[in-house]
Amino acid sequence: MAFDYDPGNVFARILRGEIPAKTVFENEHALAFHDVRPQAPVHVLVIPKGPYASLDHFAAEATAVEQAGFLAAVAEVCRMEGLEPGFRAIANTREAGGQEVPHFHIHILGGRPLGPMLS
Ligand code: DGP
Repeated sequence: MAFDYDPGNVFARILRGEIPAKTVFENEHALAFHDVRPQAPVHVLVIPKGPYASLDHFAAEATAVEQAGFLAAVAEVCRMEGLEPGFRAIANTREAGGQEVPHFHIHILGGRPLGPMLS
């Protein structure tokens, strides 16, 4: 599959410093910030710094170092936000998957019992 990336998307603009975001954590390969429409007491988005539109784009084209840096950021956010009791990680993918912003991101949700995911 060929992947396209639109550099005008809102998370690309956050990475370029054109739009503010409440940063939680940053490393060389990833940025984590609070979701503007939180669905749980903790709702953080983790994005890679590279131009990847979706989870499968990131899996196919990001280097192993980028992937490791991204996952390290996810783990660090969970530690910093006190999510040892548990959390949910979601990567909505493309239109049918409910993806609104076409820059790969993982939602980290927690801070309350989330129960089973039904839909
Ligand atoms: P998704 O449907 O997985 O693409 O979710 C995109 C999320 O991004 C959604 O929960 C709202 C959030 N979001 C959209 N625009 C902004 C923004 O400008 N700043 C922040 N912090 N979050 C945003």
